[in-house]
Order: sequence, then C-alpha cells, then structure tokens
Amino acid sequence: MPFTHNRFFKNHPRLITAAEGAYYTLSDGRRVFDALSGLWCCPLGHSPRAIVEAVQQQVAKLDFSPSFQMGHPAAFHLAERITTLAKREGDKVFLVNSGSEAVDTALKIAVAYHRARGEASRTRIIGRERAYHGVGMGGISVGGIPANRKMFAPLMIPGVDHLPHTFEPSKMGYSRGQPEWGLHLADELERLVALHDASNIAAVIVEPMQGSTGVIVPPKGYLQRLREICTRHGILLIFDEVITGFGRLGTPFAADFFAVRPDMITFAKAVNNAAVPLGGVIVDQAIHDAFMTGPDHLIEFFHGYTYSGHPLAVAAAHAALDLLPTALPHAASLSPVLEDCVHSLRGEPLVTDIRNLGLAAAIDVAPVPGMPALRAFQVFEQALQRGLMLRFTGETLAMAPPFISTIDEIKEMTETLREALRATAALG
Ligand code: PXG
Repeated sequence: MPFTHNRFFKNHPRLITAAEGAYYTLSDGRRVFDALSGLWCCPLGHSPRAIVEAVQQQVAKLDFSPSFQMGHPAAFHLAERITTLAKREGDKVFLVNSGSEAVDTALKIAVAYHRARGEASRTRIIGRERAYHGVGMGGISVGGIPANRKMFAPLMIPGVDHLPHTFEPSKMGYSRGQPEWGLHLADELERLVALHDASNIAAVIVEPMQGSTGVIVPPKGYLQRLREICTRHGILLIFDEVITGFGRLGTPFAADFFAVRPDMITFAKAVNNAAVPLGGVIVDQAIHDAFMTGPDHLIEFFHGYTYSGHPLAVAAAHAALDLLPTALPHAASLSPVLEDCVHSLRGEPLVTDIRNLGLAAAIDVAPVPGMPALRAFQVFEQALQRGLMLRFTGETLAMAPPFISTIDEIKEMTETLREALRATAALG
C-alpha cells in the first residue's frame, strides 16, 4: 500500500466504501468528515453531480483517444481554460496523469529547454529541504523528505542541490498566515549560484506552500526573492502547485496569491477534483517556442504518456472548472474561519505548533518519547472514532477541508480535534 504501515493496516484495516459531499462512509457504516479533501484533491466535495455526469457522458462518447500524433478537441480547450484561469494566455499546457509525472515532466522540460537554446551545461536542479515533489526519480531527487530518498539514493538524478527549508518554530511559532521571519533564507540560492555558477543551473523547483511535510508557509517576500534571483541568473523557476493549484489558497493558483510569475507550474489533484487521474505542467510560451525548431515533420519533445489528455480526465476537469468560480470565493471566505478555529487549539494538551494559510492548516504534537510518529497517529485514530478523518504524517496533523464546507463544519471539525487531542493525552 502507498505510504502505509502495511502490517499494522492488515491487522487493523480502515476501509472506505462510499463518499458524498464532504463526507466519507466507512465499511462499518459510519460517516466521517473528510478534513483533507481526499488527499488534497477533492475540494469540490465527493461526486458532484456535474462531474459524475460529465464523466459518464464522456465514457459513452469517446472513452480513449491516443495523444501521440493525434488529439481530441476537449484537451486543447482544457489547456486554454487552464492558461486563462492562470492569466497566462499564450502559454502551453502538457497533460499528464499525476503530480509525480507533472514534476518529472517539468524537470525534463527545464533541462531540454536550456539545451535547445545552446546552453547545454545548465543541467543542475535546485530543490528544497522537506519538499515533496512526488515519487518519480526526478521528484525524489529534488524532494527533501529524507525517508522518501534514503532507500533509493544510487538511483537519483545527479546534480541536485537543496535550499534550506523555512520552518523554524522558535522564530515563527503559532504564526497566522505568512511568517515575518525567514526571508533571508531565499538568499541561500545566491550561494548555490556562486558555488556552481549560473551557467550550470537549469531550474529551481519549490512548492509555494509546502504541503505534505506539514503546511510550511513561505516567509513574507521569500518567493518574490527567489524569483528575482532566478531572473537575474537565467534560471527557470518552477512552482509545484499540485496542492495549491485550483484554489487551495483562495486564488486560482498560489502564483496569484503571492503575485509571483514562475516559468512553469505543475498541477494535478484539484484540476478535476480527482474523479479521474490528471495532472499537467503550464509552460511559459517562450520555453515552448524554444523547442519549435528543425523540420516540422519531426518530434520536438520526446516525452509523453499513454494516458496524457485522457478524455475522461479532461471531461472531469471541464466540469470542475465550471464549478470553481462559485467554490473559490467560498473557500477564500472560509480561510479566516479556519485560521481562528485552528488557533483556538493553542494550549490544548500535546499541541506544540499551529500554522495555516488559505484553506490549509497543520498542528504539531509532542512526540511520544522514543516512538517517533506515533502521537499524530494516535490523535488521528481518536479523531476517526469521533467522525473526523485528518491526515497524519510525522508529528503533524494536517487539514485542508473541502471548499464546499460550511462554517459550522469547520467549527465542528475543530471541536472534534480538540476532543481527540484531550483523549490522546489521557492515554498517557
Ligand atoms: N507535488 C506535490 C507538491 C505534491 O503535494 C505530488 C507532487 C505528487 O503527486 P502524485 O499525484 O504523484 O501523488 C504531490 C502529492 C499528503 C499527501 O497527505 C500529499 C500528496 C500526496 C499524497 C498525500 O499531504 N501530494
């Protein structure tokens, strides 16, 4: 099973049998609130009728269409809708099936772009500590979660450096929104440029808000500074928006929220509310154009997947994008509610930090001495028994409720978590 304690699970299975709106039904019949919108991917709630119908109609009309040397109109239309939403008219979109594929695709585009322009020495990629960029070989190479990397070290792509992560609880504990401290950490990029020389560096990839590692919010000015340094040195900036894309911060993309224009944006998850796997990369027009050389009967970019632009995934995305204009302002209006709610848990037993941005929040809990990663799991179990499904990882509990949640549901989620924290502390 993916990222699961397999042996424990086998003995204590947790099975989901149905979903509707903001709730899952478990195999014992209980309804639980889906506090992470699936795995950050179902912000519009489960099985919205418009998406269900779009996929049903599509499977009957055109179930599959090859994307090598052929195409189908809805995929091109989707690319246009996505670039319009991102306010990047003229840019291009490469469709894939997951966030991991989106990341590996963007990294390949970055290296090939420089080569196509005659700067073939620009091959190094710079990621960041604690980053999650999926599980492809490229993604784990630029990613910064030690457990995801250490078993596979010999297989990673060479020539990768990591910026320091920006989480320092002693400087930013219990921060609401963006922390004031940490802008200087962006200048570490200048040190890497000085070390390797810009002529050897292809791209920097960051999650604008680090999600999987526990909602690490960028310090004020940090992403803008990264942009300035990249621009100065001709280095591409890639925002991995697999989690933040399509509304999680209350704007279509985090790039809008932070008013930074990256050269590429990777996305997946919420693009189609996860009804069918879909991901992609938004690529700056100039990057695209650099590939468009040579005889026009030859392939310009040797890359792609059987299921790129899968008609069912694309149909789901069109339906999701139809729903987004109403869902997005609601999500934005819920974010201060979530902020106040989660920060009301300060002082509850076990809690060591709380942070939030947009419609995402995380709570750190004190570890069980000598048993890393156990405490958050205990809280997760206590919450699940009380009708709340959180996400736990390490010593962190994460929440990213569906955009369709009500204020009362956010409050109820918080009170259930409060009870779960107290019950966990009572376990000793
Ligand atoms: N980039 C980012 C920023 C992600 O968050 C991926 C790439 C990979 O996407 P795929 O579709 O290949 O899984 C992700 C995935 C969690 C959680 O609990 C987060 C992800 C996946 C599963 C769980 O935070 N993010």
